[in-house]
Amino acid sequence: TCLSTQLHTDAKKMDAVSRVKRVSIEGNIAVGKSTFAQLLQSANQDWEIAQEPVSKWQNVESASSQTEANPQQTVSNLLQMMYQDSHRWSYTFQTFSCMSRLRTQLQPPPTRLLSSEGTPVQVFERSVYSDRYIFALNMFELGYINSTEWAVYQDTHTFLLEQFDRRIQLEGVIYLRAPPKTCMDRLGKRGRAEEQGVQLEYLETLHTQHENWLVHKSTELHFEHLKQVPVLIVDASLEFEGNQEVQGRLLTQVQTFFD
Ligand code: DCP
Repeated sequence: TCLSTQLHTDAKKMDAVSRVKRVSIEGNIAVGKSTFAQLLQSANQDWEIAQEPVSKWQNVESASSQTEANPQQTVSNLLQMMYQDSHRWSYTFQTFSCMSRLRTQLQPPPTRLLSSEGTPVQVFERSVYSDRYIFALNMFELGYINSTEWAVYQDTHTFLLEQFDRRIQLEGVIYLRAPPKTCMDRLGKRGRAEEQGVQLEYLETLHTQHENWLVHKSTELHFEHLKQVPVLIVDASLEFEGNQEVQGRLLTQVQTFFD
C-alpha cells in the first residue's frame, strides 16, 4: 500500500505539472517585454513570469590563470563584446544565451501554480526558439555567424531540444508587435550602455525575422509542434505603462488566449 500511495501521489503531482501551460513573450529589442511581463505578474496569481537572464550575459566569470594559490578571476561582459565585435563573438553569445535560456525553461513551476484552480501559466521572456529563429538566424544572414558556426549551432540546438522534448515545448506565444522606429525610441530612452551602437536597420532586420516566424509563418522550423503553436499578436505600439484602459484591454486579450 505504501508504494501504491507513493505512486498515486507522484501521478497526481505529474498531472498538476502538466496542467501548467507554457507561454513565451516575443518581440523586438526594447519593445517592452519586461514591462508587459510585470503587468501579467501583478494581474493574476495563476501566472508566473520567468525573466530573461540578461545580467548573466553581462557578467560572465572566468579564471584567467588558474593556479590554486593565485586564482585570477575576471568578469567579462559578453553582451558588450558581441555588439563591439560581432564577427568574433556572435556565435559564442548565441550559444551562451541559449544555454541560460534552456536552464530557465527547465525550471519547474512554483508550487503555488500546482494547486491553482484556474488556468496556471508559466510565462517566459523569450525562448530557446527566438534565440534560434530570430537572433542566431539573423546573425547568420547578416554574416556575423559563418556557415560552419551556423551548422554547429543548429546541430547542438536540435540535439539539446530533442533530449528535453515536451519539458520545454510551448503551448502559446505572445507577440508584442511594434514598428522598429518605436522600439528604437524606447531603446534610446532605456539607455542600456551596451546597446548604444544599435542602429535602426538592425532592429528592422529583427522585426522581419519576427514577422516571418510569427505572422507570415515562412520561417523554416525544425520542430513540428512549433508550427502549430497558437500566436497572440498584441499591438505594442501604444504606451501601456500608466494607462489603465490599455492595460485592462491587454489583460482581457491575454486571459482569453490562455483559456
Ligand atoms: N540578444 C541577442 N541575442 C539573443 C537574445 C538577446 O543579441 N539570442 C540581445 C538583444 C538585446 C539584449 O540581448 O541587446 C536583450 O534583448 P531582448 O529583446 O531579449 O530584451 P529587452 O530587455 O530588450 O526586452 P524588452 O525591452 O522588450 O523588455
